[in-house]
Amino acid sequence: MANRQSIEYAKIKGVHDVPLEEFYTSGHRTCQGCESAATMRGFIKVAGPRTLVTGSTGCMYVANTSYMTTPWIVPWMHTQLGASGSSAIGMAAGLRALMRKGKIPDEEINTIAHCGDLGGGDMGLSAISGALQTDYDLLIIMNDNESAANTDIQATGLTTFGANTTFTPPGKRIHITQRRWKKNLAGMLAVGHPTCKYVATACATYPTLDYLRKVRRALAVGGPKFLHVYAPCPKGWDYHPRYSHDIGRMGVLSGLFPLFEILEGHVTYTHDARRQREPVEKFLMAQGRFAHLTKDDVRYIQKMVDEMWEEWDVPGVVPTKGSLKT
Ligand SMILES: Cc1ncc(C[n+]2csc(CCOP(=O)(O)OP(=O)(O)O)c2C)c(N)n1
Ligand code: SF4
Ligand SMILES: [Mg+2]
Repeated sequence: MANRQSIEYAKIKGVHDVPLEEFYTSGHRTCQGCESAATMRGFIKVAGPRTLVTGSTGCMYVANTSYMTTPWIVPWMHTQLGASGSSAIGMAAGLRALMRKGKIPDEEINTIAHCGDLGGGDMGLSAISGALQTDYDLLIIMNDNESAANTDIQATGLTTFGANTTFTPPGKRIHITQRRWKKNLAGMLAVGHPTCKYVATACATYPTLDYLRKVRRALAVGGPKFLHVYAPCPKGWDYHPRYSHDIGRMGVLSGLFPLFEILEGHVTYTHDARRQREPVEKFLMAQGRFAHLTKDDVRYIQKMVDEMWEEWDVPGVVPTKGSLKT
């Protein structure tokens, strides 16, 4: 059987290392400025043509696979909303069985399952957990646009505190109805699956040296892997499509979305927000979904972000605080 750890994947050291070939091409129907579409285009560029992809229900299914059309050049299969983990296991197990029986050549084939923040981070969490406990080579990429965008922008467990969504509109009496702090998904999956060798967060706003480099690194590591990608959404976050990259950058530089990777238990910050952070206000006020927030609300969000970077045991990653009590 092909052994991933023996396969050499070229590292992405700069833009010249990014392949020119496209496997997610023109013709899709995502909104202008959709960072989730950039996420798709990017991962398949660096994974290459010997790749199978499943995608759970959501914008990246509906906008990319209208009847008889698709921008995908590689085999792409739709799977149910919470099924990215189980579809990844099924694909990897199927390939292993076919190779073992000699029905297909024993060669490298990447198995990538894609999901959204509702499909993966909420509904499909148990299946992802199951996948991360297997010994299959598989990669799960979760695109986080902080809402169930496909069904018209409902809040999920990963929506930023205070956001206006169709489930959480600001009211006259209670002006914040989205009162949950964003789920710390990558940290949770890394801490909860000690044998999983690679868990990372990324943002397609930083394509070359952050996102694509992490996809390549994940593919080169044996076993199951998870990548949480921050994906600004002009429609749901309510800003002009030309600002997607700026919004992603502000989210990262403010420390609201931590960028890190955990390889075999070692945490590396790919943007170190412990040292310097931009005020969250800049990020919040650039988007219509936060237009109803008061100065006090912004101060509260700033306080929570500061706590994340100054008080967590592993800042931005593990939310326990202080040393052991005996
Ligand atoms: C079991 C199930 N419940 C609800 C739906 C309806 N539905 C389709 S896509 C979607 C939202 C998906 O959100 P997310 O996973 O974040 O992907 P996004 O559309 O934001 O990219 C919902 C609720 C469904 N298809 N299946
Ligand atoms: S609603 Fe958001 S995630 Fe969906 S296609 Fe439009 S920009 Fe992309
Ligand atoms: Mg979503």
